[in-house]
Amino acid sequence: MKKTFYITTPIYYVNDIPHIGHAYTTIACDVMSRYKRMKGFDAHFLTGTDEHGQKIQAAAEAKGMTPQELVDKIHVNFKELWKVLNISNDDFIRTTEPRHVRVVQAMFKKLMDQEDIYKGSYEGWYCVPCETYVPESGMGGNRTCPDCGRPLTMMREESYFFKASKYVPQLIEHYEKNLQGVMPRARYNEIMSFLRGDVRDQSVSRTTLKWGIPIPGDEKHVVYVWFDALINYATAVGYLDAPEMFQKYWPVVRHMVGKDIIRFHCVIWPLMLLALGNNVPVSVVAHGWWTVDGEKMSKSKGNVVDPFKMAELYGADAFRYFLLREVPFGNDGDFSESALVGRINSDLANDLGNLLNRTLQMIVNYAGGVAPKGGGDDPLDAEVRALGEATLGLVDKTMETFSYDEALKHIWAFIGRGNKYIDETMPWKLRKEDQGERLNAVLHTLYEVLRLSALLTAPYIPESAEKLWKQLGLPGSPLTEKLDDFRWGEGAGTKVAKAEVLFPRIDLEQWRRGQVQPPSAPEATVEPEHEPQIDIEGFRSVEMRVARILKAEEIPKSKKLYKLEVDLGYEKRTICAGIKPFFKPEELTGKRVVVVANLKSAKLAGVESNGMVLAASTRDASGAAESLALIAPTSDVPLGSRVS
Ligand code: ME8
Repeated sequence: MKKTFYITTPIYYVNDIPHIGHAYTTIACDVMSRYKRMKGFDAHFLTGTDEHGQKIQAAAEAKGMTPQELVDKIHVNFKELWKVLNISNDDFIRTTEPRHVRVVQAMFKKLMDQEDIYKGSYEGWYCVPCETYVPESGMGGNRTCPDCGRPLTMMREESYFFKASKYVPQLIEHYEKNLQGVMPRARYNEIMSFLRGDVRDQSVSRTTLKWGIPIPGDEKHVVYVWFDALINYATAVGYLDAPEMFQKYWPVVRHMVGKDIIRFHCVIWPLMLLALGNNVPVSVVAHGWWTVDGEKMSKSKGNVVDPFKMAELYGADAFRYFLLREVPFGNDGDFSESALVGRINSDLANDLGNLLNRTLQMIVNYAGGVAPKGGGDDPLDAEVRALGEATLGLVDKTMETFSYDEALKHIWAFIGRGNKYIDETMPWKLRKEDQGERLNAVLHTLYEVLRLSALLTAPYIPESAEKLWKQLGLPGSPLTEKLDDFRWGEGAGTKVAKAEVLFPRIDLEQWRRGQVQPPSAPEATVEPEHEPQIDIEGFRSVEMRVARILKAEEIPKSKKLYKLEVDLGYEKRTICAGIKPFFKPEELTGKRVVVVANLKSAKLAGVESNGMVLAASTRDASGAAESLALIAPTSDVPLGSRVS
C-alpha cells in the first residue's frame, strides 16, 4: 500500500484579493506535495476559501453586494492565481458549499449531544476585523486589538461554548509525545506554554451576525467563523461522505499556516478533534511573515505585493524559487524585487541555465548530440556522482522538517559542483588533445548531473524542470518520475533536444529604468575552446600596433589571402591576411587596423608575410571562418600606437 500524505493551506478570506502571504503558503504546500508524490506517496493537497463571518459580511455591504455574490466573485481570483503559479492542489474547498455546511452542523450537533458544547452568555472586548474576543490581559494600549491594532468593541451575546478546557490535559500529553506536532520548535514551545496557562472554554456561535452556518435547532445563532473554517480540513477528505477516504488521509495531515493563526490550529482545532474522538494532526507547520522592502505590508502604504504581477514579470518559477530560497522557513522575510532579480540572474540563469547550456552544446559538438556512456575510473567523476547521490538523501532529510531553503542550498551546491567540474575537466581541451574516452566520461557525468538536477528542482520550479527534461531529450515529465528510482548512469544513450535558454538574464540597467520585461532569450553560445592561462608578461610579449592598410592585392594562387601593404607609421611592410572572402580590395584601402608587429615572418602562398592583421570570426565545423570583422581603433590614434 502506498504511503499517504495530506497537506493543507489555510483557507483564505475572500474579502480581498490574494497577496504574497497567500501565495507563499500555497507555494510551500505545492512544493511539498509535488515532492511527496515524487517520493511515491499518495499525496492529497487541499486549499480553499473561508467565506463566512463578519469580515465577509462587512466587505459585501461596503461593495453593495450580498455576501454570496461577493464570495462567488472573489474566490475566483484565488483559483486563477493558483493556475498562474502552477499549483497542483487536488481539491479546492469553499466553506459555503453544501458538503461543508453538512459537516459543520453534524459536528456541532455531536458535540452538543455529548454536552461538550453548552449554551451560556458571553461578554467581552471583541475585534470585528479579526473576529475574536480579546482578553483584558492581551489588549493593546487604548483597548486595541493586539494583532491588528484596531479599536475593540464591547459585545454581549448569548453564545454556545465549546468545553475546550476539558481536553487540554490530553492535548498536552499528545504534544509531549509528539514534538513535531507543532513546527518549528519555537512555535511548539509557544503553544505548550499557552496550553499550560489558562485555556478557557471557547465561544463558538454568534447572534450578532447573519452570514454564517445556522446552528441546527437554534437558528438565531450562526456558527463562529473559526469553528466553521477549521472543519474544512475534515470535510474535504470525506469526514461525513466518504469514510474510506477519511481513514486514508486522517490524521496524516500537515497544516501549513502563518504564525499568526497557530493558536486556532494548534490548540482549538486539536481540542475539537479530541472531543469528537478523532486523532490530532501529525503537524502544524508555521511560517513567518513577509515584509516588503523592510516595511510591513499594508494597503494604505500601497506596498502589497501582487503575486499575479510577479509571475507575469518574472515567471512563476522564479517567484516560487525566490520565496522558498530567500528565508529559512519559519522565519520572517523581506521581499524586494531587486533581491528577486538577483536570484534570477545568479542562481537560475548563471548556475542552472549555464550548466545546461554549456553541457548541451558540448554534447552536440563533441558527441553527436547523444549523451555518451561513462567509462574509466577517474576519482573526480566518482566524487560528482557521490555528491549527486548524497544530495538526494540530504534533500529528503531537509524536506522532512520543511526546511525548503536548506533543500535548495543542497541542490544548488550540486549544480555548482557541475559547473566547477566543467572548469576542472576542460572538455574542449580533451577534445583538442583527442582524449575521446575521457571526454565521453566527462560528458556522461555532466548529463547525469543535469538529469538529477531536473528531478530535484522539479517540485520547486516545475515548468522549467519540465523544459530542462525535454531539452535533455527525456520522455514524459520529471514530475511523474520517482526519486527513489533514480540510478546514476541511466541517461546514457539519450539523444538531446534543441538547447533553449531556461532563465533569461535580466538586464539590470533596463530593469532599473523600469523596463522590467525580461529580455528575449539570448542566443545559445557555443562553448569556446579555451587556451591555457597566460600571465601579463606573456600578453605583453605580443606587440600589437595600429596600422593603416595602404593597398590590398589578390594573390593568384590563393582563394583566401590578400597581400596587404600596411603603414605602421615608423615603417611600411607586407602582411598576408586570410580575409579575401569577406572584403573587396577597395573596401580595405585606407582602413586602420590592429596588427601583430612582432610575429616571425613566414611565406604564405609564396609571399613573405611580416605580421598579422587582427580579426574576430566565427568558424564552421571544418574550422573555416563563417563571418569575420576586422579589429579597428574607434578613433584615429596615430599609426604605430601600441595596443594593450
Ligand atoms: O487567516 N506574510 O485567512 P487570511 C506571510 N481565513 N503570510 C501572510 C502575510 C504576510 N505578510 N499576511 C497574511 C485567515 N499571511 C483565515 C484562515 S484557516 C482554517 C482560516 C498569511 O486570508 C496568514 O498568516 O487572512 C495566514 O496564514 C494566511 O495568510 C491566510 O490569511
